[in-house]
Amino acid sequence: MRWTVEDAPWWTRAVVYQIYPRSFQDSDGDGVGDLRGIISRLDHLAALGIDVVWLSPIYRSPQDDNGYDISDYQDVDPSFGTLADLDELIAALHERGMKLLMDLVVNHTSDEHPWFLESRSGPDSPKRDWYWWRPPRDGMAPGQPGAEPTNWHSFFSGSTWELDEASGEYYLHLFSRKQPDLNWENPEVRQAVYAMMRWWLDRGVDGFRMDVINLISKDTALPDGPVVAGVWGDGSPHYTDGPRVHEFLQEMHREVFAGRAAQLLTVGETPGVTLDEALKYTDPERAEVDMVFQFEHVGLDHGPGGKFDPRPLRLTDLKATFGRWQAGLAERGWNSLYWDNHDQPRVVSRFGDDGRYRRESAKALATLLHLHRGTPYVYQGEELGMTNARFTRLDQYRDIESLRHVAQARALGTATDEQLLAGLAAMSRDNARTPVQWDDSPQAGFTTGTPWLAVNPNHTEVNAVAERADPESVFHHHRRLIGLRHTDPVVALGDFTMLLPEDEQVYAFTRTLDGDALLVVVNVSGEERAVDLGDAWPTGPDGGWGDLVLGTHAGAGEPTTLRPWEARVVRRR
Ligand code: TEU
Repeated sequence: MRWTVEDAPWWTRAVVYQIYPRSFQDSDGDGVGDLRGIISRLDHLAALGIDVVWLSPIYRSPQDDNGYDISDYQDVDPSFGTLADLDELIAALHERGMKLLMDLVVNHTSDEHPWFLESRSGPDSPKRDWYWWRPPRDGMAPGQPGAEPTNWHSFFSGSTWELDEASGEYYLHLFSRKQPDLNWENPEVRQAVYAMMRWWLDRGVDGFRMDVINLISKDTALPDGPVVAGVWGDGSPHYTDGPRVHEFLQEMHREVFAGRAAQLLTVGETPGVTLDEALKYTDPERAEVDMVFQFEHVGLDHGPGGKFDPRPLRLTDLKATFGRWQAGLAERGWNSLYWDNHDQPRVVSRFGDDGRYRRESAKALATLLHLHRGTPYVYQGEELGMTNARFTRLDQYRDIESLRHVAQARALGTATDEQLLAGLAAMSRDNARTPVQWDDSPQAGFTTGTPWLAVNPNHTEVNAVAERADPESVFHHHRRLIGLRHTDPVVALGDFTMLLPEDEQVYAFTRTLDGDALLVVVNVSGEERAVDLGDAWPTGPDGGWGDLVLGTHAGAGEPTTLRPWEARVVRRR
């Protein structure tokens, strides 16, 4: 069932802005961003025209994984402020016509959450079955190498099992050992999560971004996976899009969202999701979630050694995956559209040119993304054309995923420090976590203290003040793209058709709706390029493609020749 302009949900015309609070704006000089800092910057978000804010976790947490390890789902961590501050933020966003998505991290809790402390208290604890506890494998001794119940490799290197000395049993953690996985097979766990979610909706939040929600259902036989790193195996087939995940999400929808779903937005973060599974998650008839984050395009530059062994992106690979997802969710379901977030390197450094053509390539890549069919997500600083961190030493990195990767590689001897530094410089999650660059003052206006992570030295020219002052900036281009999605139904709902599938330099596609047609053509390179679209989009009597709706470069340029990193959105006459 294809949505029409009349019946399409509001979020098909919306743009979401992700705030990673510890790096957004510090208000009390402790070097860590906080809620009052966010409140002080809402005019920036309003000027951009965004509709929804996705707020990365601000809950009470030991900060082992920067807040994705939660020890109290219904309180704000003191480093970010208070519940009263959060209530003020919700009210301030609603006053500006914006909505708030909370980050829901319920595949796992912190090991300091009372639920886990009680579960760990002993095998007879009433909450023992709230987590995944197993004895050593095959009667082996606790702590004996190979005694872990499965050979699964953690997202953060090493085993996914941690030994609890007191009971001689192991508990499962797909991520860090301080992030024990909840046992979603247990209905008590599910009901406790649903109650907490209703509590947040009753407090006025407008939905959730659900962290690794497609990992919550495991194959209860807990089988091993093929060895991939040292002695550790790939267990992902046994916990990704697991046997009961759709049952759980449909139950969640009934218990939490029913009766108010139309005003809300629910987004599943689903690493490893396939298109077939995404159709199930996002088909409105199934009442699970509204959209999912898929990971195919952000895996295209992972080399044979994985994420930290990057290789250049091939544009035809990007066209193949984006084209498949556009076609696959054209009739039912919906796409999320993103380049950046707190887990990915910054796109202008990754797929663009963060040197000579930083502004042009940031604008071109934003145009490419925002004109696809789906809901675009702008990550803090992406609207400024912020670049990767450009750290020069391994000891500058903070992210647990990066640090544990370095430790494991050194232990296994699988990479030199030089190779590790190159891998982190390109792909570490810290690249996206340097403080937002508000102005050219010493700490970019982020803090009056010492920032928890170094401010990028290029803040002297890459900052919000400079971007807001220049009408041709990355900021104002994002503002125009967002405006286009709000006003042009072809952008929100038009059919997508990929053009030039074999071209390694130019990315082109059309969007059509009720006889109206837009052409989007992007030069994804630093070389000028003549473009021939043939019968797919014939040129007019003037030799051009039509009326320019939005471009990245000043002046009209040659009718069918694109300047380096030039993108054009053109309406057929
Ligand atoms: O990310 C899950 C996830 O898939 C990422 O760990 C991703 O695989 C990796 O970072 C890219 O190499 C979510 C959160 O977004 C992430 O920040 C958390 O660390 C993780 O879950 C655990 O909560």
